[in-house]
Amino acid sequence: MTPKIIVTRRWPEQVETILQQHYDCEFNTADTPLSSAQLSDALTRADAVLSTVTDKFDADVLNVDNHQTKIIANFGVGFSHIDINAAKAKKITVTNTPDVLSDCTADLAMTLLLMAARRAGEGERELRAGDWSGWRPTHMMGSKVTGKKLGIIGYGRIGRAMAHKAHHGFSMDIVVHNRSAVPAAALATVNATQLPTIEAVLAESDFVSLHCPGGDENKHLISQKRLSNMKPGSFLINTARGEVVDENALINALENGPIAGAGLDVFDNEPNIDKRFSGLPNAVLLPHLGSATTETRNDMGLRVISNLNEFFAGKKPADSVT
Ligand code: 8YV
Repeated sequence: MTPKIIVTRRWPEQVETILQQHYDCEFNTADTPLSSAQLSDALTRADAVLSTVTDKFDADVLNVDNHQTKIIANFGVGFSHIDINAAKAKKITVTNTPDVLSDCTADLAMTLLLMAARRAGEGERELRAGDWSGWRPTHMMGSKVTGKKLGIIGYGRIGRAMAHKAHHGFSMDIVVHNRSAVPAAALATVNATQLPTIEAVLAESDFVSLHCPGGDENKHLISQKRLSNMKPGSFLINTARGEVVDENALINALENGPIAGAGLDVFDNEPNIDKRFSGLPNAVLLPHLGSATTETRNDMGLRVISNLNEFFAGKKPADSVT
């Protein structure tokens, strides 16, 4: 029997076409996020549910009676929206899509870093509003990027891609914090130093970019106290997950220092972001675009299909996180 799959959001056309060739597919043609009740219902009707970050598979959703689903194949590398222990208890395999989005997510982190440092959002808003009075030596001066120090919190695939771009493209000095020891070779390629504490990274970095997982374990990792100990005039870049940063404390730091600005692609409670962000000129705000390129979104879809194919062939999928 052809496995039945429910795809919770629209995917790139090319990938939906391939899915349809191999599986009995139910697509969410409206492309609106499914409610908790709809997610639970999907678990009772499909062999596989293909999720995204907008699907909150918490314990209540997963604890549905008579579930049919054997695999939640997530379109995305982060999976803090899925309660992995509750999935395991139901013997549901969970997979993600690492590797294929590392470069594009790091490219976007670099975009935010450059935009925040060079006040690109402010400049564009001024020009579009017709408020540009012309060139002058003191107009909208930002911070130099080339040669500055970049601190990376979480030195996994995306953190390493970011370090590569920053070091080899912008001659930045790299310091990192990671929970486990980083192999010397992975540091040597960008001449990076692993520091023992997050505090040490924050204290000496001109830019700090977050590349750790979200979820309860890293909730408010960047706390009020840590923000207040960042280097004066520095910048915080977040392409990881909103919950990693205490947003109240960040808004306070953007208003009163010590940081000079922030570049944010992820937020608590997306898409209903804290309205105060919009009033802050020194915050660059993007709508969770980290992996949003045609090439990468296609590759993410193909990676999900490869995980599904392995699973339904009776193998453990390469990207199983359970
Ligand atoms: C995805 C992301 O687009 O992969 C991730 O973890 O944050 C994004 O790049 C999103 O999660 C889709 O589910």
